[in-house]
Amino acid sequence: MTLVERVVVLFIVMTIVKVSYAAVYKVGDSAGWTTLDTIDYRKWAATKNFQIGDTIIFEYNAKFHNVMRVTHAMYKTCNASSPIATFTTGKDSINITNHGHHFFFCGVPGHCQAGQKVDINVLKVSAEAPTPSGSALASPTVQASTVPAPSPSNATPLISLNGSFGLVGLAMGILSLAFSSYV
Ligand SMILES: *[C@@H]1O[C@H](CO)[C@@H](O)[C@H](O)[C@H]1NC(C)=O
Ligand SMILES: *[C@@H]1O[C@H](CO)[C@@H](O)[C@H](O)[C@H]1NC(C)=O
Ligand SMILES: [Cu+2]
Repeated sequence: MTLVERVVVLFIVMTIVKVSYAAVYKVGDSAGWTTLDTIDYRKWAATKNFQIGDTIIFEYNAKFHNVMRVTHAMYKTCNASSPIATFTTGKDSINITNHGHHFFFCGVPGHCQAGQKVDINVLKVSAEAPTPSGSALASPTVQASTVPAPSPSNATPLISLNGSFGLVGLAMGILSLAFSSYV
C-alpha cells in the first residue's frame, strides 16, 4: 500500500469507530420537540438503539417549550415540581453517559400531558442490527421470534466488552498493518 492508501484506510476505520460509538439523535426528527404535530415520542424512541456516548438533541422554540429531566415517578405523573435538570436554550444537547432510562418532558403546563415526553432507554447489551428491543412494545411476537432475548445473567456485560475489544482490535490491527513497513 502507498502512504496515501494507508491514510485513507485509517481514516475509514476511524470514521466507522466514531459512527458506531457516538450517534446523534434529534428528538422527533425534523418535527423536533413540540406539541403541534401529534408526535408519538414513544414510537420515535422505540426505533432507536441508544448507546453510551450518544448525543440527544432537543430542538424547539424556547418561548413555548423547555426540557426537564425527571425521575420515573415524575415522568409517569407529569409532575414538574422538582426536575433533576432543566434545559431552556431551544437547542439542548444531552450526552448519554450511563445505562438505563433517561426520562424527559416539557415542563410547560399541559405539554407533558399532551404527550411531549420521551424515555431514552440505553440498553446494557448493544444490538449490532438496527432491531431495537424497544419495538417489543409495538410488536412483541415479531421481536420474540426474530431476536433472541438477551440473557439477564452476568454474562451480558462481557458480550459488550468483547464487542468493543473486537473493534479496538480491528482498528489496531489495521493501524499496525498500515505502518508496519516503516518500522
Ligand atoms: C409532585 O412531586 C412533589 C415532589 O416529589 C410532591 O411533593 C407533590 O405532591 C407532587 N405533586 C403531585 C400533583 O403529585
Ligand atoms: C457533550 O459532548 C460534547 C463532545 O463530546 C461536548 O462538546 C459537549 O459540551 C457535551 N455536552 C454536555 C451537555 O455535556
Ligand atoms: Cu412544551
